[in-house]
Amino acid sequence: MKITALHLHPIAVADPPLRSSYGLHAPYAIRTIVEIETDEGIRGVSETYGGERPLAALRAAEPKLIGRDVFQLTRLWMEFEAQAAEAGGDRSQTWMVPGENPIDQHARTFAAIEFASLDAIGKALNKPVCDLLGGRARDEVAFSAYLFYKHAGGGGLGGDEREDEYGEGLTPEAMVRQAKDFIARYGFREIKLKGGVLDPEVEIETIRALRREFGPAVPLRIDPNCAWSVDTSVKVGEALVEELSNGGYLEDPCATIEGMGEVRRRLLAKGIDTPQASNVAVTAFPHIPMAWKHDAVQIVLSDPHYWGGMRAQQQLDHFCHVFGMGVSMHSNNHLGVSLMAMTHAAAACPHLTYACDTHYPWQTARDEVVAGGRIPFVNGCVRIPSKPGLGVELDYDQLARLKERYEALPYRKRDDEAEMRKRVDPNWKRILPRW
Ligand code: GKR
Ligand code: MG
Repeated sequence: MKITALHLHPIAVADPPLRSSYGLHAPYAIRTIVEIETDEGIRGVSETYGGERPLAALRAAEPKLIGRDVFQLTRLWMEFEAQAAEAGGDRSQTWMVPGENPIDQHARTFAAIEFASLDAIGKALNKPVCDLLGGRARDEVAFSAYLFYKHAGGGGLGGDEREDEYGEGLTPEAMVRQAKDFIARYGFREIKLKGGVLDPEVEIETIRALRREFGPAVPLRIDPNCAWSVDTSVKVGEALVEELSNGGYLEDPCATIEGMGEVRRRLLAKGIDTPQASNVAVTAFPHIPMAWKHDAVQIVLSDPHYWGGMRAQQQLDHFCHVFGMGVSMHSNNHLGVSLMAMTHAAAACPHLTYACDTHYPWQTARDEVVAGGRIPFVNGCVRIPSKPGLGVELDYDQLARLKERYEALPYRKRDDEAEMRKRVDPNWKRILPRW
């Protein structure tokens, strides 16, 4: 089955004013929907990062793809890898924004093509993608309630504004309300709090309030995206020993593998064994031996979008198991196509046993590109549908609307820092560590 065309659809999706140590989410998040057309009339679809850079990289890959058999992914990967090696760069260096490291652009571009190829193969063979990956370890994948401190507003601009489903969330009480809403709507059984936004004392109090509300049966995680110094990370680790136990973790408390290693050593010396997770210090295979050597990371947050696809994700799952590390999954703003790619990848990874992250609840039906509407969560899980490929088809009218919105946007890159200056504090800068 040969690829005859590549279609790239840049889109903009309404997004509420969510906060993180990067700054503030803009009223629209940007994504790219990728379609490959084949000589058998079957189309494969995928979703990836948005904006100019990812689009340019995909466009540049087009000549490699036309005429290629969708089954021959290994050779395609070798070509991407060879090209990246020729371009040079040190892949052992970490980057502060996950999914944006220029050195890993080839892994992200390849992943988008791999998802679409697997979707096309699944449609041709009438098999779900996870069953092409050797079969599933589970029929449904659990996701966590991904809480964000946020300003009032539901995303979108002008007449295109979305309803603010969760309201402002800038206090521990408001975050408990947000968590209750998430759980009532989606049935999530684990909670992740995006931190690095308010004073660590307020974030500690937020986690404690969540624990008081939901009890030890609901694991809690906090991820300040490196906003804390080593000292502050140790203090928070000490303050939250009890709350982060039972399946919880401390995620990227401070920057770098060495920094996280230091936090781990100091916590262990105090008898605190809270695991640390990362999707910032560890974003590529060469980081794992280093993270292991420093005992910096006990759980790697995988993401098939930037680790090089679903097969790479499976390798990562195995690799982490060999190194005695756990695996969970990171997310960024995404729609239903990505959610299904994440679900199939997670289903085919035996060691991925924590509930995965997802930003999906922050988007609405008005922004979904999947025909038939939003992907449902049942008891916090997404089920592998008994449909071929990823199990989704595109709604082309929706796609056209979202493309139009993208065209009208003044930006082509996510810039949370600029957004923060524009809407909250004209002097705001991303300072690491902030506390
Ligand atoms: O959406 O602001 C955000 C998150 O901070 C996201 O960009 C991160 O990549 O969710 C991610 C994380 O776990 O670090
Ligand atoms: Mg993270």
